Amino acid sequence: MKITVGNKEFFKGIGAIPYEGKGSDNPLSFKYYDARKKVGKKTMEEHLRFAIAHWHSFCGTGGDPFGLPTKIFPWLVNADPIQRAKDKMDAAFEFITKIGAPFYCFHDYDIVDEAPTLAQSEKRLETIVAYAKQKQKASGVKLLWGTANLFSNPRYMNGAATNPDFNVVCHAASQVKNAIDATVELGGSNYVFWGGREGYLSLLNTNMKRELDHLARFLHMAKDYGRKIGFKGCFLIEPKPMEPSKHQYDFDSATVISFLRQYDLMEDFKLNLEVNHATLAHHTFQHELQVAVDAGVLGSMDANRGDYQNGWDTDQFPNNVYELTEALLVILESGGFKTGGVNFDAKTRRNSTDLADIFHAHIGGMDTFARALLATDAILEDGEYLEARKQRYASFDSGKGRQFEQGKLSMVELRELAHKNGEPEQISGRQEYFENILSRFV
Ligand code: XLS
Ligand code: NI
Ligand code: NI
Repeated sequence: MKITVGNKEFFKGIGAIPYEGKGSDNPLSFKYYDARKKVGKKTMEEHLRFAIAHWHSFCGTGGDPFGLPTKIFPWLVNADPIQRAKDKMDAAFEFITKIGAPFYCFHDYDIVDEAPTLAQSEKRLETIVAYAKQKQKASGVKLLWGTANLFSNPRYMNGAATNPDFNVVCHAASQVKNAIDATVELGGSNYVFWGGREGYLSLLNTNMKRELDHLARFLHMAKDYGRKIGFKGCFLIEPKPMEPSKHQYDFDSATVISFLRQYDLMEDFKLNLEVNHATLAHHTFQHELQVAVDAGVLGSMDANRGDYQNGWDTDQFPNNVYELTEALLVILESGGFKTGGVNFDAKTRRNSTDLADIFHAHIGGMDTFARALLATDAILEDGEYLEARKQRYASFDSGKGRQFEQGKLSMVELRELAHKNGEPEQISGRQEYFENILSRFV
């Protein structure tokens, strides 16, 4: 990867972030993330496939429902929308190459502002996609995924693909078509659907069955279109239970999987799972991952963390090595990411107003992942954890237990066995013992 600074250097005084090891006290260095270090068969870079989210890091200026933006980004000042978009793209590629992330992700209207008409928006998008293509070529950075913002514009207040007004559905389709075009043009590995307003505020005014049928029809059309123009990557759905809708249709892994099965979409769609969304669904992140892995549809992940006191999507940067180790155990055991990766769908706090804070945030996140990766690899190599878990199921490995798994026993036979064997001996689940195995390596 080559550091790519545009006409103007935005992050002055900060160069490529080096790996200096855990003894270093340089805040602008990695203590654990060493891109080329081998962990098992792959390098850290190949395992983690980090991506930078265009929306949070280069568009998110800190506004919240109670106050105006706090962050003055020098790439957002030019009055001309195209020049502003190019400045933003320059800033993004400067940052991405200095932090050393191999990928990035965007929504259509992150990379250029939506114009007053659809025709103008399409023109703008074409111009900035051509510019992004040059920047990718010059730097070696790749697109992990593209998506369409179907939730910010007021026209989507009643939903996008699930809107009760067909005319809005057409607008959503035009945006998705253009965003798929952009993703294909930029060689993206995945295309994401996050259903921000695909859900409802009140069931009283909602025909849920009809809206879900429309969503499925829409996804089939998007998939057919993508395949027709040569998209070989993966379509991903990103579950989230609520916010901004009171109830989102893509509630959690299990809900989305059953939707994909019901509407015959399992072949082309996988899941993009986000840590904070799992928290909002009252699941642990590893639960969401495991459900996806077991159905063969784990695609990619959005890295962040919620706040255990607040009930919304705070999108903080990850900093909990133990929890991430639990998550990476599920991911690595399943064989790791293929087309997916780790996208930092995370933002610096509203009062983190220095440009350097964007670096501190990502350095912390990447180091946390690197530590968790090292711990996970060591746990799997050591084998005690896997063996202990396997042992809990040993009664199904032979004899009658095995026959049960093979479907060779009836209810009546199970009853007879219960009589014959008598009351089961108590067998400990040993949760604390399992937790301590992890602690040993974290
Ligand atoms: C919002 C989502 C969003 C998606 C992309 O909560 O996480 O950022 O990742 O539309
Ligand atoms: Ni996300
Ligand atoms: Ni989110």
